[in-house]
Order: sequence, then structure tokens, then C-alpha cells
Amino acid sequence: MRRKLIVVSNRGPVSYGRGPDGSRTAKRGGGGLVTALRSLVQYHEVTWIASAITEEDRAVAGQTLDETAGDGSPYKLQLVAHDRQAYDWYYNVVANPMLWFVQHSLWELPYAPKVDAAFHRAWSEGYVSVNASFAAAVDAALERTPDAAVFFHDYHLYLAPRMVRERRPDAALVHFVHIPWPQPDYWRILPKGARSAIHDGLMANDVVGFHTERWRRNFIYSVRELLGEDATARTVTAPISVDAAEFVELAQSDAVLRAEREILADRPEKLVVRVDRTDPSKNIVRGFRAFELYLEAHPEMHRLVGMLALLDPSRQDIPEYAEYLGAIQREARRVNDRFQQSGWRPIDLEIADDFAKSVAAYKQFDVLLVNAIFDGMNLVAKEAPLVNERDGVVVLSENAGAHAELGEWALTVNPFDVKGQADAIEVALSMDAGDRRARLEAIRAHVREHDLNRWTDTLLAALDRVAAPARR
Ligand code: GDG
Repeated sequence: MRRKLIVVSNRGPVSYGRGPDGSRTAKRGGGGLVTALRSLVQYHEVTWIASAITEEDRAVAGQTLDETAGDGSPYKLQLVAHDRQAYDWYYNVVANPMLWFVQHSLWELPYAPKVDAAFHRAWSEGYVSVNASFAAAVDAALERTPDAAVFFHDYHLYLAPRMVRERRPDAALVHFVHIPWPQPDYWRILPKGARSAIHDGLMANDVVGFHTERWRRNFIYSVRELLGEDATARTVTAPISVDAAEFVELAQSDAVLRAEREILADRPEKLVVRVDRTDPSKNIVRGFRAFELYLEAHPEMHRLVGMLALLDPSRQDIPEYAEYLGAIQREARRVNDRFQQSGWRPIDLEIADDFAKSVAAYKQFDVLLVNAIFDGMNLVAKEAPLVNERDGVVVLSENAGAHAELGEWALTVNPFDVKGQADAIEVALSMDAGDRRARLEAIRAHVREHDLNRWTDTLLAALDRVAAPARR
């Protein structure tokens, strides 16, 4: 059923700039969330509310813009220009890193985080206030289309649902959390006011969705512990997916074929691939150590195997991220210095935003390494098998949401156990072709069947079941 939706996410599907002749240009956003959400506009009547990021975004903020998605579907876009200082606190102090680090269990607790006066200020004058301006924008959109359902996304917007609910007790609100939900004790890193407001804000929705049962259970548990309430009835598990047809088509595009020729020109016989943002949760440094252990144990594979790490630089305004990028570069350098010989460098580290090259690498992997410390889902694990042409094997962290669906056809690893990851690379590289093909085919079939439409339908069906009877 086609329905009216107000989609709310921090980043929008496009961001505006100015061309050399002064005209307005639109750049389509990347990343897992935006790609997935773009498919919503195909089936529903969408008004999308997001933050104004660039100067040109700010210039058009407050207007209702008529936009079209890549496939030609129309939707409306409203950008919200937040106070600049408030936005910096909200984004660079609270959401990333604090909430992201809490939800991916990334803190080294004896040393960090610092929950000091600066954090308290960033919370109350940044996170709370940006959520309030989002809530005001949603309220105005509901004024125009009162029968629309509101679909919030992710950890930037935990407080907005309560603010909307206070003004509109009958609104239909659904929130999808794209990242892991940790257990209640880990939430106690945050001061009581903040952690209670986060849980209470989410509980103002009719439905809160998670990728896996594991994250959903943790949420039910932490709501019980921290608020004394029962969240069971308003939670749902809905694993996100990808558009399989889109990837198959993309794999034959000129840009991907060009990038693929580059890879083919100097690929070793066996290729271990990883594709990630340079995010500490992705566990890139340990991945290199695991590959080092593999090379140490298998001198016969020197010159025959290589790792291609395609890393999209991410969130470099945040010191933890800038440091992590440095650690990635140092570690790759160290492993290369140790093993390289003329004409062979074990790790090819490429730090660039180059989506076409990522898809080309998806086609070419013999082993795909996804060893995230924690990951809500991990779309790379779903996308790469769809287009792979070498019967490649997926090595998958038990802490990636994707493991709940694909684990039985992947080689499971503990993200902290680098020896275990080295062993998994060895098992993958020596697996017979029949076994490899059967696993890859099974992953493909699962992803094709559990597609993006199923994800949206599950969430909207849950909303219809739970939403206040008064509205029916
Ligand atoms: C969050 C959660 C959850 C690949 N190369 C480039 C590029 N990509 C695309 C991939 C994929 C996306 O980026 C990455 O998605 P992931 O799911 O792997 O990871 P996060 O960005 O951390 O996404 C995650 C997801 O939200 C959806 O709910 O699965 O757990 O952390 O689609 O194809 N994108 C750009 N440049 C590249 O070079 N811009």
C-alpha cells in the first residue's frame, strides 16, 4: 500500500553545492543508510527532513523542494538549518563519538570517555536543541499532512520522538536504530539524565525497530532496567537489506568495469578484500594483524596472496577517528615492511571515497573479511556476494548483525581473536570450489529473498498493529 511518510534522518539523500557557473548542483549522499532509504521513495509518498550540511543546503533550508530519486521517483525534501555551534556539539561531541562509541562498546573505560562540563553542555545545548529543531520541523510537516506516519532514523534523533509526541499524542511514530544496542550496564557510562532521556525518547514511538533479535532483546532489557517499563510490544526485528538488482546492474557499469580492470592489472592469485569506512568499530587494525599472522604461518603463499583494503575516510573532524586512520596506516606499513618483496606488497591500502572501486573489488574477492567489533548489520557482507565472480568466501564477525542471517554460510570469527581470523583466512583459501560456490549461492538467495521491501513492510506492518486504536 502506498502511504504518506515523513522520513527523518540527520543526513539527507542529497546535498547541494554550486557549480563553476554559479548554478545549484546536487550530490547524492553515500553510505548504507541513505542508499537503503532511497528505495522508500519508490513505493511511498515521502517528505524527507534532514540537516542542512553545506552552505547551499542552508540557503534552501526551510523550503519544500521537489526532488527526484535516481530511478526518477519524486519526493519532497526539507532541510533544517540548525544553529552551527549546536550542530557541532550534537554531531561531533554527542552523536559521534559518544553515542556511537557507547553503542559499539568502543571505549577504553579506564581512560575514556570524559563526561565533563563540556559534554554536559554539548548534550543540553547541542543534542537536545538539534533534536528540538527536528521535532519542530516534523510538527510543521504533520500540520500539512496529519495522516502521514513519521519514520525516524538512528542515534542522532533519540529525543525528537518524545518532543513530537507531547504535541501530537495521536501521531504514528516509528524509529529504526541502525546500530547495535548494548546491554544496560554499558548505558550507565552516560549520566542518568542523558541515558534516561534516550530510552524515554525512543519509548515515545509506537514502534522501535532493530536489525536483529540480539539488539532488540538488549533494548527491552535496558528499558526495563533504566526506566522500569516493558518495551516488548513496541519493538520489532527487521533486518535491513540491499537492492539486489541494482548491484547486479551496477557491476556492469562503465565506472565499475574501469575500476575492475585496474584491480585485474596487478591482482595476486588470491585476493582478500575488505571495504569499510575508517571507523574504529570496523576493526581494521586487527584485520591487518590477522593477515600478518596468516602470512607468518604461510610463507608458501607469499607473492601469491594479497589484501586489498578499500577504506572510505570517515568523520575526520573527530579526534578518535583521525587517530584511528593513523593507526590503520601505521599497521599496514608495518606489515608491508615486514613481508614485501620486489613486485609484491601484501597489503594494498587505498583510502578514498570510490564506490565504483568497492563494487569492482566485490566482484574480485576470494575472501571477504568483515571482522567488525560490533556492527548493526553490515551491508558490505550482503552486497559483495551478490556480484562476486570467484566463488569467494565470507569471513564474518559474530558481532555483525549480518551474522544472524548469513552466519551459517560464512566462516564465523571472533573480532578480537586475530589468530582465529588468520585461521579463517587459511580455511577460506583452501576450501574446495564446490563448498565455496554452495555457500555463496546460499547467501545470494537469502539476500534476494529478504530484500529491502521486506524490511520496510515489516516496520510498517508493525506500526499498523501497534498504533493507537484511536487512529484506526
Ligand atoms: C550503518 C551501520 C548498517 C562502499 N564503498 C563506498 C561506499 N560503500 C557503501 C557500501 C555500503 C555502505 O557504503 C556501507 O554500509 P555498512 O552497512 O557496511 O556500514 P555503515 O556505513 O557503518 O552503516 C551498519 C547500515 O548503517 C544500514 O543500516 O548496516 O551496521 O553501521 O552500502 O556499498 N560508500 C561511499 N564510498 C565508498 O567508497 N560513499
